[in-house]
Amino acid sequence: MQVKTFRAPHINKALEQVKRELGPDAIILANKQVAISPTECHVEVTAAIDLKEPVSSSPDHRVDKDIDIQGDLREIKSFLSMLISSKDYFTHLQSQQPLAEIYHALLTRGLDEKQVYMLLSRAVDTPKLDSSDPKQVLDAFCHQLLNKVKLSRPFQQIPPSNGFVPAFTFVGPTGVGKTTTLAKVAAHLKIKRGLELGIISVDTYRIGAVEQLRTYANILDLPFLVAQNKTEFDHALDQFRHLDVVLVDTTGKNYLIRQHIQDLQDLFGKRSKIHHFLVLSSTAKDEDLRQTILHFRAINIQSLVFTKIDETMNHGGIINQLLRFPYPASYLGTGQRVPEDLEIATPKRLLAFLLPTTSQSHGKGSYGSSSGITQKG
Ligand SMILES: Nc1nc2c(ncn2[C@@H]2O[C@H](COP(=O)(O)OP(=O)(O)O)[C@@H](O)[C@H]2O)c(=O)[nH]1
Ligand SMILES: [Mg+2]
Repeated sequence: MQVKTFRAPHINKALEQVKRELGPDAIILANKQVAISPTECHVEVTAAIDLKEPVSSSPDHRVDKDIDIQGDLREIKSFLSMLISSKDYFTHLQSQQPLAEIYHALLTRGLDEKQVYMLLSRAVDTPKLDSSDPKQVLDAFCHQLLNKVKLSRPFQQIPPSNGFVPAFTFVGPTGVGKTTTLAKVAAHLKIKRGLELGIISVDTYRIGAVEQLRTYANILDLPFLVAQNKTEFDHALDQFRHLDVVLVDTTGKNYLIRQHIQDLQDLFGKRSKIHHFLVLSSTAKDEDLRQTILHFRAINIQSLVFTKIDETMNHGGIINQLLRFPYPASYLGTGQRVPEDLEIATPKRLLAFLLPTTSQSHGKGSYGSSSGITQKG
């Protein structure tokens, strides 16, 4: 174990030094104020890093679990040490107006305490910021937030097919709105973009699932195929190779069971032309969303879709996932109507979830047009 002491005028600066010299896994052992002159104090932080090599992992399914646990532990460790080391600063933050008000408002919107703390503390570090001015603090907070979250518009530039049609799958837990979102997107691509597209359903598990999608395909006059296994899926893709895009509906399962993720991997293989939309319901609990995304990492998801925005007042869980994970958000489902209730995820819309000025945080955004889809995507 290597132990080192750092001094800086401010706790954040001291923590930066710790991170720079000892790395993100360093643990804070102690922290105190030291007087460097009769009028000035510095912060002294003692930190340690365990230099042991990580234990090599075994080749079975426990590997993933170990990685998850190690990741969780690292996160808890770093947050704990940050909290301990910056206790004074934290108390200060909570007792200072308007910071305290903003801090608590963000927590009540469901934003994770750690994220709020990190973003707000970075926001107040903005040069020349007057932290007694709520507008300035909020602007700086929004700036920090938007710096971290990613958005993507996967249909903006569809890659040329070169014999392999680009396929976009909708994967995710049961009942989150995969089929409905696929139908909304299909309508948008066909009607607004004039693209030639086909639909494949690999959801042969649930009674009625194929018929639900076939009905949408018929209404939109789109070619529709059903695939029961990998061979049939490959064949279906081949039949659609002349099209611009193929949308693929999948079976909703409890994907906290690793075998179900493995089944998806087996079905889609390692095709580079497949874009996986992970569809999540914004009504799910923050921790369940986090666990679902963790489990889906194995299939190389490219972007997230959050549905049922209209069914909850608390949208912090959406933002939490975008801050935690590197995946961008693409779409928001704002109701049951096909195709109207779909919006493209935009910075304004995300901010409105946390800082609503009118009723726009709930259901349809005031930033959207009445047709729902606000921008090309
Ligand atoms: N309120 C609301 N309901 C939705 C939304 N998206 C889907 N649903 C509803 O959720 C239910 C399940 O949708 P479905 O597409 O079959 O889910 P899947 O099992 O993931 O394919 C249906 O009743 C949909 O109408 C949404 O954005 N908001
Ligand atoms: Mg479905």
